[in-house]
Parts: sequence; structure tokens; C-alpha cells
Amino acid sequence: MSTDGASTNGHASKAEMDPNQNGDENKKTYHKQATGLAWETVQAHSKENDLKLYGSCFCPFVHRVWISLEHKGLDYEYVEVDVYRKPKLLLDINPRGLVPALRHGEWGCYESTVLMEYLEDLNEGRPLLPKDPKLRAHSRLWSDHINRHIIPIFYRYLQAQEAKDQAEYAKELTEQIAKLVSAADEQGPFFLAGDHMSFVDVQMAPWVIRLEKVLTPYKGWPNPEPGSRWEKWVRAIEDAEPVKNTTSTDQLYLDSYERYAENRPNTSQVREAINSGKGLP
Ligand SMILES: N[C@@H](CCC(=O)N[C@@H](CS)C(=O)NCC(=O)O)C(=O)O
Repeated sequence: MSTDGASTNGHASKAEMDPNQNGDENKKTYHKQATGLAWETVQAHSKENDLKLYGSCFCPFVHRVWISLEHKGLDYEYVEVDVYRKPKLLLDINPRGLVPALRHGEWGCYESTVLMEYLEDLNEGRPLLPKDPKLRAHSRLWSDHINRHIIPIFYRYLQAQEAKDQAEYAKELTEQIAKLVSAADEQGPFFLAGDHMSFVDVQMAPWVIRLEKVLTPYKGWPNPEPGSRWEKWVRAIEDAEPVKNTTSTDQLYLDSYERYAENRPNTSQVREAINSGKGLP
């Protein structure tokens, strides 16, 4: 596959246009192949394997599972799918047609948090959940906070077209992140004490990356305050090898999220859920 083809640079020729472009070839669309270090990781994991991650390179939910696989150092195969054209091999695992999906031998499953738990339960490679039951519950509690209170507001804010709404959602996102940070170990740099990434860090990492690479350019989301605990955490996440090795170059995120930033029709199930006030898929 070429790295600079029409379907990988965010533009597409008329014949290849995606539904979210709504017939306008000048609109950027989602990338269909990772770039930068993430592309190197795809290539290093292109060989047939019993454990397969079906993913789309721009997707933050996929990013979670991918970071987990890299953190654990498991053998796996990364399979890129065009999630809006829903190949049968994806629908066979996930009738909802969402990525990430995982196949392990004959068995398949989906939902990013469930998949992270599954990989944890394999007890192979570096764990992400701590041993202590109370710390495990603490990790699950704050993962739930991310899923319920941070991710929906991230999309609501990104899709908001009115300045008034953007200001309201920026405030709410700031408050929800502040709650998460206040639950983190005081020193860090990660969520739990000690110098290692764990479950909550991986749950949050894809959105840490997209705050800077998507929400800042499109909606003016501010950089973390210098010297703050939040800044320390953001830098630790960005510098973690499993995160770096699964992150593409900035342009991929800029192009892939233009449809959300413009709240364009035919973008995704996530966009529809936000606009109709329903829970995320
Ligand atoms: N709750 C799911 C959400 C996954 C999800 O929304 N994935 C998006 C891509 S980022 C998707 O598959 N969209 C397909 C569609 O909108 O049809 C999870 O945590 O895995």
C-alpha cells in the first residue's frame, strides 16, 4: 500500500469519496492507513497471528486496545478496516459494526474497555491493573468516569458550532478532567503512584493525544497549565513508548476529525448519538 495515495492523505478523488464528504471532494476525510511511528508498528504486526486487532487508525477506542497490546508486549496482528464500509470480517465479530474488535482463535469480542479487561485476564506480559483489590476498584471507577463524563463531552465540544455552546462544553470538560486529576496520585506522573502506566492512563491516553491534536487546532482547547499536575500527566502519557508507537503524525488526526469539527452529516454513529442526545455507541 502506498503511504501517499488519495485515500490516505485525507483528500479523496470523486470515485473514492466517503459519505461524510457529502459529494464535496475538498472536504477532508478519515485516513485509512496509519502514519509515522504507528505505521511502523502496523508493519511490525502485519504477520498472521491467532490474536488479531481489527482497528481503524484514527479511532481512539482502538488506540486504547492497541496501546494495551504494546504495553504488554504481546504477539498480535493489526488489521486495518474501513469501519464505515463495514467488512464482513468485522460484522462477524461485532454486529454493531464498531471498532475495535478482537479475534483470538475462533473467538471474537468488542468494546474497548471489555477488550482491555480481556487482555488483562490473559495474564501475559506487563499488567495494567494493580494487584490490590481496592486499587483495582479505584482504577475501574475512574475508567468509568472517563467513559461516562469525559468522552461524551469531548465529542459534544468538538461538534459544537456556536461560540456559546463551545464555551459551556469547554468549561464542563475542564471540570470533568479536574475531577479525574484530583483522583490521581499526588506525585504521579501517571494516575497511580510509581513511574508506570496503568489502566486509567491507557483509557485516557487517546483523548489526551486528541485534545492537543484535534481540540486545540479546531476549538482552541488550551495547553495544560505549566507546572500543573495535569501537565505532568499529559507529558508522561505522551512520552510513554506504547503511546508514541501507536500514534500517527498530526495531519492524520487533523484530517480525520474535520468531519466532527464541522458536525457534518454521515460522519459516524458517535456524531449521531451526540446530536440526538443519546448515549455513545
Ligand atoms: N463503545 C465503543 C465505541 C467504539 C466506536 O465508537 N468506534 C467508532 C470509530 S472511532 C466506530 O466504530 N464507528 C463506526 C460507525 O460510526 O459506524 C468502544 O468503546 O469500543
